[in-house]
Amino acid sequence: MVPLNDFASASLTIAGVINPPVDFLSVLTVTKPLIIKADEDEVLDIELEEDFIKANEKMAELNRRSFDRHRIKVVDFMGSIGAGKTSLIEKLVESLKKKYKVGVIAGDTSTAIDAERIAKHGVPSIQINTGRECHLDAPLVRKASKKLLRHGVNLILIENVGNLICPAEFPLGAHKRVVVVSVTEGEYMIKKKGDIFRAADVGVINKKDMSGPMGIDVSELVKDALNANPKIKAVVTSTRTGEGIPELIEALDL
Ligand SMILES: Nc1nc2c(ncn2[C@@H]2O[C@H](COP(=O)(O)OP(=O)(O)O)[C@@H](O)[C@H]2O)c(=O)[nH]1
Ligand SMILES: [Mg+2]
Repeated sequence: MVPLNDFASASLTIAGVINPPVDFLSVLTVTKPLIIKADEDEVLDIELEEDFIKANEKMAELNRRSFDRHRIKVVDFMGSIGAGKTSLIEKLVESLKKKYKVGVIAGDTSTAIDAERIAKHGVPSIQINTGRECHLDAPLVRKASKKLLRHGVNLILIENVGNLICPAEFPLGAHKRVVVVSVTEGEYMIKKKGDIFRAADVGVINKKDMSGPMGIDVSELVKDALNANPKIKAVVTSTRTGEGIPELIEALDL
């Protein structure tokens, strides 16, 4: 059997990332949680990652110029799987399809479920499957937008791949970025994932109809969103009741 002391030092060796060295045994006995932050040089692919991010940003700028040249408004919806991105886009399509020629780009790792849901509303929709990538990127969106252009669209709604981390770092060239959370994700989601709120222009708190059963005070979530990003426009919605959809349309300048 490995003695406890050896186990502790083995963990330190394997992790090899703790600077200054931490005495695991003493830290773990105190009541506060142990927090280990990886320094930048401990992240193996950091240089590669930076190149990707810069290349993406350049392509996002090109996308924006192309959208402006063609007078197309573009909105990027980010958020966890299940937050209600597709449901919100469906509501927006129904509300806006008389005013705009709408097209939708849906990002997902492997399925076409979302694009199929959108297609039922009679607007062109394109599914992008990213495989193992956890976000859409500007080149993929450029490719899909070119196809939508053939349908004469002047509003593109993009559903990013479902998660609250990676999409924040990869702008797509959209005029507005929206982050969607729902009350069923609990009260800590916004506090924990502030970065994506800082990357967004509009923060949607969805599933208001579930706030009672969940015991969630929606106004606290609104406060959290504004704390993360004082410039964000916070909108509370329910795609079940339709509450907040007109406010969302206004926040998006549509
Ligand atoms: N109760 C309630 N359910 C919702 C609401 N919006 C979406 N849902 C449901 O939540 C689930 C996930 O929604 P979906 O739009 O697919 O989320 P996405 O993964 O972010 O695209 C589906 O079962 C929706 O019907 C809402 O406002 N209230
Ligand atoms: Mg979806």
